[in-house]
Order: sequence, then C-alpha cells, then structure tokens
Amino acid sequence: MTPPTARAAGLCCLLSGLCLTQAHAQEQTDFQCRPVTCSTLLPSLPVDHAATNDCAYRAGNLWWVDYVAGSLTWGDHKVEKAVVVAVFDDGAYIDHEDLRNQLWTNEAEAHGKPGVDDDRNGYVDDLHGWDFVDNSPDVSPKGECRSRISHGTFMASLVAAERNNGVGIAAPGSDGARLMILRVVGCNRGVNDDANPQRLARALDYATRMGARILSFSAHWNATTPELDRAFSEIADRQDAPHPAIVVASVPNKGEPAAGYPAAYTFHRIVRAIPIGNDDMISPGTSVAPPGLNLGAPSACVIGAGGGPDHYRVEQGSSNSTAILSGLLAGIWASPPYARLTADEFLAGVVRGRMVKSPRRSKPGSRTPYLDGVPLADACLLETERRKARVCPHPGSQREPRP
Ligand SMILES: [Ca+2]
Ligand SMILES: [Ca+2]
Ligand SMILES: [Ca+2]
Repeated sequence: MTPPTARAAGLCCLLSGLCLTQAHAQEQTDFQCRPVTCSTLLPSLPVDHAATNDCAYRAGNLWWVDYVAGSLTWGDHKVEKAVVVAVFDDGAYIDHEDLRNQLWTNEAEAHGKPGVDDDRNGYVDDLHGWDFVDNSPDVSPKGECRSRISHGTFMASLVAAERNNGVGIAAPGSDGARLMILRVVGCNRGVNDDANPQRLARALDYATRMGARILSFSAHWNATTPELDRAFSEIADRQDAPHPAIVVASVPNKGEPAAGYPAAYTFHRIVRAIPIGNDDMISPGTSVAPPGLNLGAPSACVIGAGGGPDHYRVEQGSSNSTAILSGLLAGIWASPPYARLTADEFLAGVVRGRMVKSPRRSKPGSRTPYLDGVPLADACLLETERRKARVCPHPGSQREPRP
C-alpha cells in the first residue's frame, strides 16, 4: 500500500513545473505588447473585440482567446452573479496587475476583524481563499516558488485576467469569473509540500461551501484514495449534492498512459480539457480520456501572468487548456440567458446540449479515442447578429479561410 503522500506525488511533480514546458525562458514586463508569433492558429489577425485595450490582446498575442470566441463573453450585459472559479494550485500572486481586481472575496472577513473567524467557517481571515499547505490565509506562492514561475498565478490569469485595464492580457472569464485561490501544493519538494488527499479533500469542501461553482484542476495525480473519491463524488456526482460544482480536469499530454485524476473520474459533473497544440491538432502525447464531456482547448503559445506584479510569459501545456476552459465556462455561465442555471442545468443545456455537439472540431487524432477529433470549446452559442466572433461557423457560409 502506497502512503498517501506518495500517491499524490504526481500532483506535486506537475506543479513543480513538469506540466508546463517553458517556451520563452524569460518573463518580461513589456513583450506582451509586441507581436508574439508562436502559433499558426490565428496569427496576428485583427482582434474580435475592438474596444478591449489590453496590450497583449491589441498586439494580436491572445490567439487563444479568439480561438474560443472568448470575446463573446465580454461586454454589453451586466454580470448578475459572477461565477466563482476555485484554482487548485500552488497559490497565486494576487497583487499582480491583472489579478488583483478579479478575486473572489469573503465579504464577512473583508468587513470583519483581523485575527477573528468572522464567518465562523473554520478559517481565520480567509479573504480570497486559503493556503492548505501552511494553513494560512496568505495564498501567495511560498518557498522556491518565489524565485520560479508560479504555476497557479499563470493559471489564474488564464481564467480571469482583468480586461480592458490597458495592461497585459484578457481572458474568457474576465467579466464573468472571480478567482478563489487555494494553495494545495508547495514548492520545496518536501513531505509537507506534497498534495496529500486529506488536504485536497479539505480544499474541496472549503471551495464548494464558500460558493465556488467551477473547480479548476490544471494538475493531476496518478492514484487516489477512498477519501478523495468520496470528496469528488459528493461534489461531482451526487444528484442531491448540497454544493454541486463543475470540476474542470486536465488531460495531460506528456505521453502519460492514463489521464490521471480527477480526469479519470466518470462523474457527470466532470468536464475534461483536451489540449489543442497548433493548427487544430490534438497535442501529441495526450492521454486517453474516458468518454464524456471532453472539449478541446488551446495549450500552446499561451501568454499569461508571471511572477512580478507586471510580468508576463509564454507557456505551453495541457494546464493552459484547463484554465482557459474553466474561464470560458464561467464566462458563458455568467452571461444571459444562462446566469440563473444550476450546475446540472448548465451542464445539460450548455455543455452537453451545445458545446460537445459543436460543428467546430479538431483534426483527427492518431489514436483512440481521438480518431474523429474532439469538439472545440468556444462561446459561439453567445453569438448574436450584432456581435460575432471569427471562429464561429455562420449559417450559409464557410468558416473564414486562414491567411
Ligand atoms: Ca473565516
Ligand atoms: Ca477576520
Ligand atoms: Ca489586462
């Protein structure tokens, strides 16, 4: 029998950097404003939303936003109720310029007293989430993360970077999502830094009790425990779950034979992100995902928040696909006419009813179950006569040819 910490070691390894292959070694404060052309998908075309002034978007560097028709989640409507997306990762630098205004906030603690558990949820001063590694309200990455990339910071920005603030990037969840930061792994490779099942179960309970409706796992682990199975089943499978939520799970693309957890669960509230690398191709080495709600989302040449408060970098990997899909689902769910749907109604009507039936599909993959390709995630169901996105198939016309 493997001890729990070793069982979950896959998560720690991933979050220590294996999940992301570094495409550009240096993170910088200004490169996002110059055209970056590392993808053949949508290179430097005019952007879909002319009024958005974020530097990287205007420079044509956010191909992945337009690829999922993310601009259709922006804008005209007032967000009635933001969808809280819990990011399970190594924490996040919440003072980053594209993150600080995008956070979920525990209002009871925001208006409460320091040192007091104002909402009596068992966590003192939990303002924007919780650090389950060091049992602290400070959700910033710690230890070696300070001098390296913070995986969680990058992921949080792909979910919901602030839009139209003149700097950095925008994201499909910019308007509709709010970020709950849950630090579930550390960076020092010590025993206490592993993502153990008890810690994950506590974080799952916290996230859903505090109102997260999408749980974003850009990480995976290879074995599980009955305790963790129960915790996921309560949230993602139980019909009368008190706090149901949609789990967005990463399907890895480094040649792993199986998708790992939580993607391997067949629970009905699991949505899996299949990494799309370049040119509508499923990323080579993508693991076998179980049948279900599997949607292609961009993985390569993705620009996001770095370690400094105004730093950005370019990364690739299936982690990106997962965070982008989480933000996209949140952006759609927060938009009329979907904003009032329950998790099961949203899954049935939008994800199962529309998105997985999308006429946009990836190219065929080379192995089962990808021989027919996968449907590509997008917000095209929000398209109107007045607001269109380039990638959305228009009735009576072919998809616009690429240059
Ligand atoms: Ca509290
Ligand atoms: Ca307090
Ligand atoms: Ca921005």
